[in-house]
Amino acid sequence: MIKGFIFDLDGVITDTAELHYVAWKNLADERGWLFDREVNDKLRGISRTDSMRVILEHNNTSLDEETLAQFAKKKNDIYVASLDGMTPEDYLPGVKELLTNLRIEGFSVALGSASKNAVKVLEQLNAKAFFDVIGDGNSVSKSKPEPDIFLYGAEKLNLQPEECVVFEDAESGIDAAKAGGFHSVGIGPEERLGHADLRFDSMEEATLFEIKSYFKDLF
Ligand code: B16
Ligand code: MG
Repeated sequence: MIKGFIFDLDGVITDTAELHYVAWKNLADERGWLFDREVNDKLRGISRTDSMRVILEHNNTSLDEETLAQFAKKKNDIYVASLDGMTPEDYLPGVKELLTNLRIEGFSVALGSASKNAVKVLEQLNAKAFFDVIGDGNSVSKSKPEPDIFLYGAEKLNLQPEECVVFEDAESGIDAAKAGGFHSVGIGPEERLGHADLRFDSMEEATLFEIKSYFKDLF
């Protein structure tokens, strides 16, 4: 039976991709690295350090670990400052309604994000009360496509993976959910999320009614 839901943050609850883009672009321009929205899209769901490596690879460049960490920090300082402008108006359409309905119906809810800034984002949205457990980039060491962040959430909710539905917008996030034995819902295009159990173009379509209709034998 499905008793819990685990949500990715960026691209599912709110769209921080643009803020990540602006912060990386700022750093890239300063360093003279090539960086565009296509490269930014490859950073979806992957950790800050791994994102830095993707950008360096795109520029056929490498850095020692210490310099890489310095640049990643610089990007993060820009990104975190930009989060101050985020408000409770910045949920993706449909998300607040879904989270509210899950609360009304008494489901357990966890966050399962790769971001080390997840708490700050939830605070800006005033969303912390929707979650029983917050799993973020500080909770586990192995990032998606490893299932660790979702296993962390399920364990803290006292649920088995097969009792939880994971919501994800990243290919690596659906890989992680499947590797952990979770039910999965992909938010985004078929080309990226065709391997999810159920997929919607946007969170607006992902109502509790639709989810219950699809997983009907499990409710
Ligand atoms: P931070 P998610 C991910 O969040 C983002 O999609 C990804 O672009 C970002 O690099 C990663 O968090 C790390 O974020 O630099 O704030 O620690 O989609 O897993 O919620
Ligand atoms: Mg995401």
